[in-house]
Amino acid sequence: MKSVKQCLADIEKSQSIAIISHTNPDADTLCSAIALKKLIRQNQSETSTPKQIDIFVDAKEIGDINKAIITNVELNVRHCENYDLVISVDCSSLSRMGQYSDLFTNSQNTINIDHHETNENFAMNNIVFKTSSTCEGIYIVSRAQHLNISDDVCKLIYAGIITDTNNLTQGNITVNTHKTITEIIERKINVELINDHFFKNNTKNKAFLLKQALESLTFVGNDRIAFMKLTKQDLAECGATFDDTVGIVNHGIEIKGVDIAILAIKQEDNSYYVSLRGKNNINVANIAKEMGGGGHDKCAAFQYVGLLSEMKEALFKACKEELKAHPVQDIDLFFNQDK
Ligand SMILES: [Mn+2]
Repeated sequence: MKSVKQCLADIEKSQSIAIISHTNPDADTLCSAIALKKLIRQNQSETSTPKQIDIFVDAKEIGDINKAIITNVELNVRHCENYDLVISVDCSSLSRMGQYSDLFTNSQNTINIDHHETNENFAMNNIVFKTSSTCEGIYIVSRAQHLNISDDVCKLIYAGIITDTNNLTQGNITVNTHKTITEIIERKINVELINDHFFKNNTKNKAFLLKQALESLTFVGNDRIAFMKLTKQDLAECGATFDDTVGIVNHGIEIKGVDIAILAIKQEDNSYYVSLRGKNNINVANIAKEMGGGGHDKCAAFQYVGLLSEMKEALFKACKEELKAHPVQDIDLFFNQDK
């Protein structure tokens, strides 16, 4: 296994590079891919021949909010039969690349750049950060290696961080996350514009979809579990896309006393895409893993093929075990009893 520095040397000597995002792409995977491409380009010596860098994203549809990230970016055009190097970004496993996993496995040199604790280290070289987002990891490595980081790259990094952390309210947020944000703000980049784009830009369709999801809201496990569901039909009726489902599950975890929030989305092929959120000491990655998925402590997901009733039975059983391990506790948030 090569070090980060050796991986950077591999990038430097590769003439053709493919970068692959995960399916159902979120902002972090798209921003990571584009930021990485820009970083490689902007740090190439002017005298060398420009590298061929292609980005691949297996996505049926990308909603308007994330579409803004890829405006004027060429995607899924294969300029090379074989690439010297193939890099995955924000993918915890090989299958996350969807139809492009073959491109990855057939390559002679591969790097996996990610931040999921459940990462399966599936590449020849694996760079798995303990960061809020893949974008943050890319920024920290670039800083440590004294790379030239442009304002354009910073905007993408910023977008990846705020979206993967739901505006710095969840996920693996550390001092480094805040340092990164501070350094980006110090450049006088208009981050308010980026914030408003991602968090105050919901379509009417998405609002109607939220209404549908809330309509389905039920509570189980002594009201510590909030469950919501949506179907492809709901999406169609609201004129919403899959991207519009992002964030809906947070409405469950925002409820007092709820420690696990679930949103199950029924796909056309009768499979379910299930998002999980946790709070307090609950680890929803454990639950997702048990159901064949993965993710982070407070934010995880899995796919399920089968009946909703059977899925719910298995899922609630796993949730209840996790809840049992973490009983409700009274928290003296501001330590007032000491005074
Ligand atoms: Mn991510």
